[in-house]
Amino acid sequence: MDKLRSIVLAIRALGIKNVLWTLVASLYRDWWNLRYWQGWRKKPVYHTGTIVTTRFSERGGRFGFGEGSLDVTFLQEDIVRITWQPGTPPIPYALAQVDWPMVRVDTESLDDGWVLKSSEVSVHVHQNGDIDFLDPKGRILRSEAAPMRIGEAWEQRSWMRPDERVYGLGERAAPLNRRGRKYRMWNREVGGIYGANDDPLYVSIPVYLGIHMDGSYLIFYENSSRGEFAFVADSYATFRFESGMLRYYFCPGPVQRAFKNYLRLTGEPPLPPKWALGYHQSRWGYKSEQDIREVIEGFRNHRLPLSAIHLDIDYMDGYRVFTIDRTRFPNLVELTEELRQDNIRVVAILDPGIKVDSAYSVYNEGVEDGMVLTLPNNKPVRARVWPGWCVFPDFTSEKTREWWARQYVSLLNEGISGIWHDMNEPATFAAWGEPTLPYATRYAMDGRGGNHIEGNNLYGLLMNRAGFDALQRFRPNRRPWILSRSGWAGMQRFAWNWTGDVETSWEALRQTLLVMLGLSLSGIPFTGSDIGGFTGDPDAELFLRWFELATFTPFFRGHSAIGTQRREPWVYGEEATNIVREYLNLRYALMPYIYTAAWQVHHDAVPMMRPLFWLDEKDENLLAIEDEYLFGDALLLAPVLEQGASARSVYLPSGSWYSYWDDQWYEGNKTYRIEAPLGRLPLFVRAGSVLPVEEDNQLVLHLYAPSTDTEEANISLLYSDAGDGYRESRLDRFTVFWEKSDLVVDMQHQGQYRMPYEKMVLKLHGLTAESAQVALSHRPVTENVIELPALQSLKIFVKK
Ligand code: MIG
Repeated sequence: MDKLRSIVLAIRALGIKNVLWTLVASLYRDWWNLRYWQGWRKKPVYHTGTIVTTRFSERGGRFGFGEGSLDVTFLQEDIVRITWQPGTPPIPYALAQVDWPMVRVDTESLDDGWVLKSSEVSVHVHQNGDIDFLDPKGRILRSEAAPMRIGEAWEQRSWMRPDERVYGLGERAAPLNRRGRKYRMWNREVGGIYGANDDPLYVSIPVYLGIHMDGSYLIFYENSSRGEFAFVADSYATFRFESGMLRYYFCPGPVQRAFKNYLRLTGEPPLPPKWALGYHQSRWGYKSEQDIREVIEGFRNHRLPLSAIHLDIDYMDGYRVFTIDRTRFPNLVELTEELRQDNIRVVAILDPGIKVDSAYSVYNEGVEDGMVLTLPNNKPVRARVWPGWCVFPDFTSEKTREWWARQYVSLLNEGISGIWHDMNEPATFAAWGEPTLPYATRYAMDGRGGNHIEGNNLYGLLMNRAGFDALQRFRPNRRPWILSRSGWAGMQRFAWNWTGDVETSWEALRQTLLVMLGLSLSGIPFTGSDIGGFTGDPDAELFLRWFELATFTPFFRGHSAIGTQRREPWVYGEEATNIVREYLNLRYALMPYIYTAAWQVHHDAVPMMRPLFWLDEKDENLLAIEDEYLFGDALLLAPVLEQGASARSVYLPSGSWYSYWDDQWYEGNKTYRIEAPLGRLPLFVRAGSVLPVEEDNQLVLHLYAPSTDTEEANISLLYSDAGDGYRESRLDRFTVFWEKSDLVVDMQHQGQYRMPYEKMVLKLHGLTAESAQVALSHRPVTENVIELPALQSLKIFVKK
């Protein structure tokens, strides 16, 4: 069914001629793959054997085995790098540059092998090559069997506890807990549509969090080769990579610390420009300036706020990257400038494929200067994509990255604010088999050489790196913003992500929440989905439920495929438009809070979307919940994901919570049935929080009273700056606690940025105040609102 549907879609989108060429392209790919294929020859299998030599250094040690060697290196007290050789070392594209501190590692010899130990982890290397990782109390966090080498490939097993849960692996249309399935490590274009259970998708990342009774840990395999992770057996998991050395990093839990260390290793996401957190409108099918103006007009007429509009592939001249179709966009600079006056940014799509066309400079330069991927016969590899036959930049070459980056100037000159990287798995059109390049395709690998088996998964990452560098270099006073479909470990340093061509269905909506949470836990916190699904026509209910959810995701964009019905927020009639408007306004009102959450990602290495177990990874109740999540520090969401539902059950974690809509108070650690008619997404605020909201030029600090028996203080943050660039900023910190019968708000600030608000007020929820004392002076309280002289360091005493 799906297959047929995608064929029909393909013919419709591509035209019959292109489809025929796609057949040719698929044959060409297969022909090269056959030549590359080494036959069914049995590959030799090597077992490590036992330790024969040892050598210890400050950070760890090296163990020579009968076959191969093992290096254990502590980068930090709580980050251990393991390297099994032989095999080609990875080029550290995934890694951020970090000066690792000195670590003290103790070494101890045992009857069975050696223990290397920091204050946070012990690594027990057994005589036979098995490895245990233990916490300081001696509890085993992870046990591995000695790996095996099969030809060029590595295969490893680790033992799984019955209760062990596994999270991460990148973008997966699977349950959040990945146990019970197999996952391919291979970035793949899903062919225009995917639903629950399709694997792999566009972003596969060999990183995961393991959580079990005795603790938790994170493992990251720094190996971009094609591989597979299987969590199907009851008692063990299997990891396979087709080439390269077996290098991985072990970080002990708790998950928050392990996650932080993973981002230290692979890089924290930079602070995005504030506009990127607003609403984006897109559609594959806005083809001309006229189309764009009509859409903008629609937003204006319906009084819907908008921050960005996206140009899909039709803005280009014959799909040639870095060109503009001047009949459709006669004056793009003027358009972008005009929209800029209204605070609307224009984002343009870029595909990596370069049209084969001898009259096209990008093609000529790319080929003449050896900047495109080649085959073993030294000829550029070709494949079909939108422009017809294409060649592909080799982003594993610094020279190519620089050259490619320079091309962005042409888009910047048109006033384009953000760049949208599509098709960078890399994707090609295929009539059958994998929509990718031949495996023998050669990559520069910055000097050492490699093939597509290793290069495929790096392609998006490095395209993003080139694009990010371009925006940083050629527009230095503004923050780069790139949206990318594909990537690998470390892509968060350069780009945001969206979840690609997800189908339009209720099941896909449910799945998409998990995809986004899974990405967040894989170190890609800035993600979002096409509202309503990419490839179909949602009815108003599905559209609105998707919209409700998307309002509380980092990337908030409406997008749809060509050939689908129009899906601007007002096409569903007035009632639906009113709901959309309410959510859009809510998103913009919450911007101070959302921006702060985005800053926390960058500064504190916490995802914006967090599963409930983020609060307590030992709590089985929280671990079991996959359809609720936290958005920043203060908000809990329980989206409605079922057709026809007008209520749902919601588990609230410990502490207490308020309904955002009516201030209803709920005690935590309990499940409730919550009314949730269309337009009423169950949304809760954690008691004790200060939720900063922007309302008509005012900053309203909504204070949700902690319950009177709470002894701890609750800290909320507010980060502010000009929204772009790199100038002053400020951080306000609100500490809320009870002092006898006074509720105290201790406000502290640092930083020079001046708030743009005309007025600032504190609004109380969950208690009725009689009077207040701000700094030393008495203040009236009217309808639970206290006016603040300024946001400065002061104490407020609220008297009941
Ligand atoms: O082959 O540019 O996922 O968002 O609209 C399809 C056209 C290419 C796939 C992207 C989608 C985009 C579409 N692209």
